[in-house]
Amino acid sequence: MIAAFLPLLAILLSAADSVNAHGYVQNVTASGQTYPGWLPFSDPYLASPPVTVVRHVPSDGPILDETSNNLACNVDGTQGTGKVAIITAGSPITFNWTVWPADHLGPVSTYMASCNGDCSKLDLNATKVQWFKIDAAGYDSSKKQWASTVLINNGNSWTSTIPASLTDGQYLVRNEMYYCSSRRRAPQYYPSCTQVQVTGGGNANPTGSDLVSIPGIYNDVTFPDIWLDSFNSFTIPGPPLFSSKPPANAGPSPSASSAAPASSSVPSSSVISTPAPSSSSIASSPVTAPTPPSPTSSGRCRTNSRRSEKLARRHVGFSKRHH
Ligand SMILES: *[C@@H]1O[C@H](CO)[C@@H](O)[C@H](O)[C@H]1NC(C)=O
Ligand SMILES: *[C@@H]1O[C@H](CO)[C@@H](O)[C@H](O)[C@H]1NC(C)=O
Ligand SMILES: CC(=O)N[C@H]1CO[C@H](CO)[C@@H](O)[C@@H]1O
Ligand SMILES: [Cu+2]
Repeated sequence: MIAAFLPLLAILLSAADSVNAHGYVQNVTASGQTYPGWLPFSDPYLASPPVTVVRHVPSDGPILDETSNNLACNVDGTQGTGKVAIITAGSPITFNWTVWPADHLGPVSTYMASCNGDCSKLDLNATKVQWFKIDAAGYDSSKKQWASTVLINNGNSWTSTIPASLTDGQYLVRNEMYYCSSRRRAPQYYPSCTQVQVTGGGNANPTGSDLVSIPGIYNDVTFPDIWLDSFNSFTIPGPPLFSSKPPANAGPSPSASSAAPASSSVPSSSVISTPAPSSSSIASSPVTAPTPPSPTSSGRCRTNSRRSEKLARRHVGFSKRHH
């Protein structure tokens, strides 16, 4: 009898997490204009759904498979939408999330990829693009604070800056939250992609180790158990930050320690054009790469502590209370 109920319990528990209010991007502000995001719980049901600059998400649920094409721009976001936000190179872009649970501690990262033309026609299941990281924050050891907490403290919003000398054109800007769910023993990823048209930029194009494939960035990463008492630092996975500043000015950002991925093979099918010779003054911030954790498993959280199990139970309680 009890055994018969176990599968049901498992379904209820996973439902508690998937219907959980994790949040999605409801507004994007670029060059002083606020664009509505895609609202998965209402927009699809309108007689004429809005055309948004934000690529669609089906819900506020996570991507659980770090090898899926959906890791880039979420489920449905592999397909384009019919609009771009206009943004001046060197200016901020703000992603306004609906909500983020306080105990879902983790980094916040922003990547870009050239659409190599019209973003609305870029199908990420059909065309491989190369991504570069423009912003990332993880764990601030001195404040003992995660970037996800900073986002919550800023009205559930995160602001990144489009590199000032980036070549004009259409790009995807991917703002990503993720955290380690000890119960699932794997990170949960929440990517959101906004289509933009960059104007007033220069002639910088990311190259070489600036460029990565998504999926790919988390394939060989073992995440630490952030709930251990001994936890005190976090190396943000992925490539170094792309910076359009000359090397002399490009110091490592204290909030963004980035490490080269364990397997940094960049496929040759990059859609980003070869940079003009004049872009030789462009450099990414120096790679002060601590050795990434050994790839004992793939994109997994290390979750052996009793404390993480306790937190996992609390998470379910949290879901029931707040979601
Ligand atoms: C794109 O591929 C992913 C699997 O990687 C799949 O889940 C998704 O449904 C595909 N999207 C479309 C529109 O075919
Ligand atoms: C985010 O959106 C909410 C709801 O529209 C709004 O109240 C809040 O001011 C926005 N926050 C920022 C930083 O734009
Ligand atoms: C400032 C602004 O435009 N806020 C909007 C953010 O998104 C929500 C949900 O679509 C709107 O109701 C707000 O007006
Ligand atoms: Cu959750």
